[in-house]
Amino acid sequence: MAPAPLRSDQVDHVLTLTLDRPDALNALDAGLKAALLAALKTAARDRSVRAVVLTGAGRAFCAGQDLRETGLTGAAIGREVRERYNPLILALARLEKPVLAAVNGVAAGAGLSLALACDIRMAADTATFSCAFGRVGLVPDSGLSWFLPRLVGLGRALEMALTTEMLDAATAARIGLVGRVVPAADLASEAAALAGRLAAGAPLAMGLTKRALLGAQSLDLEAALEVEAQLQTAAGRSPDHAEGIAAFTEKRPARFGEG
Ligand code: T3D
Repeated sequence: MAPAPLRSDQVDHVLTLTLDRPDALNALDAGLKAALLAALKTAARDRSVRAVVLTGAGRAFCAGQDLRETGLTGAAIGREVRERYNPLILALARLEKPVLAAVNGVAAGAGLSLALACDIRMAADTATFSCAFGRVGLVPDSGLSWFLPRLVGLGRALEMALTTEMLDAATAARIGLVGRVVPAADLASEAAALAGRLAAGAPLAMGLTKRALLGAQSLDLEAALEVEAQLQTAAGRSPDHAEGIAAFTEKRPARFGEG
């Protein structure tokens, strides 16, 4: 039996999903894409999961599409993007729980897109980043054209996409591609610690916060203000808001997600 291409490990409220095809630098073949989508759908339904970490096994985060997978040419590539990659990116962006990419090594092509679709990126100081699509005569996909300019600005995004140059972690942090860089040996523990803090947050507010910020990218100011008012109405009614106020008044840490 072929080994599972994705590992799922849950500790308390933190689910860690590990892309696990290290011999192919965790390249995305049909099996890995299907397993990742299924895991994200399960995580969306599972109330015990309150934060997700996405990382890679071995020396890579993800080298993008598995270039050895046969049959992916012409119209089949467009189909693959629509039917397999786009649902994955939407599942990450629409998951109403914080998702942390722990980028442990190279993130290239659609592997970079996966990291960009996560909410927070923490990188090992040895990680590298490339919009590798152009190297194989393809264009950025899997949400890269949407996320990358929003993170680093249009000029940097065009530079990365057109040159396909490999950036190191320090450069990625300087231009805003990743939020945090940590020593490689500490990545797993630092990611677990940050994910633990995220998982201790108010679950409804976390999900609505994500919805507000991503949704506002395609709204004008007036519409965004109205969405904020609607989401705040929902958050304001939640037991977590009452708990947050009680904890503040009683000068104690809040215990969210118990109501
Ligand atoms: O097609 C569609 O469906 C459309 C969607 C496209 C989305 C995309 O992601 S297009 C971009 C695809 N990705 C790439 O072009 C990156 C290809 N890989 C590389 O350029 C290099 O491997 C890296 C720069 C990422 C790392 O280089 P290096 O020197 O550290 O490692 P390596 O020796 O090249 O690779 C190690 C092994 O991983 C090697 O296997 P081997 O020879 O030891 O058996 C290599 O073939 C394999 N590998 C690396 N990337 C992929 C891969 N195998 C399959 N697919 C890969 N993408």
